[in-house]
Amino acid sequence: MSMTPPEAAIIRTDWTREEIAALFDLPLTELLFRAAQTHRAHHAADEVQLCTLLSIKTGGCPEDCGYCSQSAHADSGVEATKLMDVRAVLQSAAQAKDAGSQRFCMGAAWRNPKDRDMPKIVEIVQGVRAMGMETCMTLGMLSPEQAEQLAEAGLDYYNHNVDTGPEYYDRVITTRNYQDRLDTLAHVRNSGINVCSGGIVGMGETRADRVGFVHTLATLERHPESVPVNALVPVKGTPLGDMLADTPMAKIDDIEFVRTVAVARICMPKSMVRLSAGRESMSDATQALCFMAGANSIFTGDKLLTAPNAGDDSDAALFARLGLKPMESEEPMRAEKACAGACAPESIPAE
Ligand code: SAM
Ligand code: DTB
Ligand code: SF4
Repeated sequence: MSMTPPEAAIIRTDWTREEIAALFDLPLTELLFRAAQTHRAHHAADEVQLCTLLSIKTGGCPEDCGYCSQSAHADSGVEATKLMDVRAVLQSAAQAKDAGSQRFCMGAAWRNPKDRDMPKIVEIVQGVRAMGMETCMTLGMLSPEQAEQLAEAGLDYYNHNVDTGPEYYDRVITTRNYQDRLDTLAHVRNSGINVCSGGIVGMGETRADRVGFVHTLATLERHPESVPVNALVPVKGTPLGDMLADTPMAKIDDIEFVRTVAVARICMPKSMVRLSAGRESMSDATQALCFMAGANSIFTGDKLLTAPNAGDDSDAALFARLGLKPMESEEPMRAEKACAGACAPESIPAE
């Protein structure tokens, strides 16, 4: 029988920074216990969603995101390519489906899509959907009209990360601001496409910045349906990759990463919390802690967009070792696309 306490089941969008900071400060045993309770109130705790990534347009991006191998400002050795042909994208999607992936996520190294790119993008969305996979795209900033176009094409999710807390943002990126990100998220939300938004841990930010990061997402009018939590993959030739190479002690502590996952789970109970980039360099034990902390989605395959990922074989071994299984059902929030009431802020009873 479920012994879930009522607060684990409640969805709130009125979190304060103080409350979030207090969660981070909990003894790890208590924090994991509370995150696990929240996880079980809304999800099957032994199921993990499998998503596959494909870079449909790589490199040469005009933005200066300090972590990114695809920025034209970086000297990472990543070659710029043109937007892939529709047929080649559909071939990759078919392979991902055969490998058991539920969702196909496509990324383009753009500041924003040009209107002339949209017909091809629409064709790709329609083609992947016709294969029976969920579609996700991450193409940079969108206008309200472009978001509508993608919604009409049937796009299921749009990924656009806030990346970090508002105070640290301009230390990481200078070619756009935090509000630009929030505006695109609003256009995506208004178009009816599900929102995927998260960030990166380990960019030299403080605990307070991580609190601010979770606070931004957890106080959106409606929580993102997916929340990717990436650990910085240090890439040589990028400002943040080089910073980590020079100051190895700046690398994020595994337990602090796990805490961030747990706090995201508690603050956004229904969202899919995705253990994203950086998994390749995590031990099985750290990943296990992340799953106990409520992570319930991963990227599969041996490549992310440009960075290596834990491959299918090591994931199969990890799942067998931990007794986890791929999620088969549709993720819980999709069925509630039109819900307003169930997502309205409520308050947690005092402890
Ligand atoms: N250009 C689009 C944009 O920025 O929205 C889409 C692609 S971008 C690569 C998607 C996300 O990947 C970024 O927002 C960032 O959070 C994450 N990312 C990129 N490089 C990373 C790295 N080296 N380590 C961890 N996460 C990374
Ligand atoms: C997200 O938050 N993580 C994924 C997805 N959204 C597009 C991308 C991670 C990229 C890691 C670095 C690379 O592959 O270049
Ligand atoms: Fe461009 Fe996206 Fe990389 Fe930033 S994260 S440089 S916007 S591809």
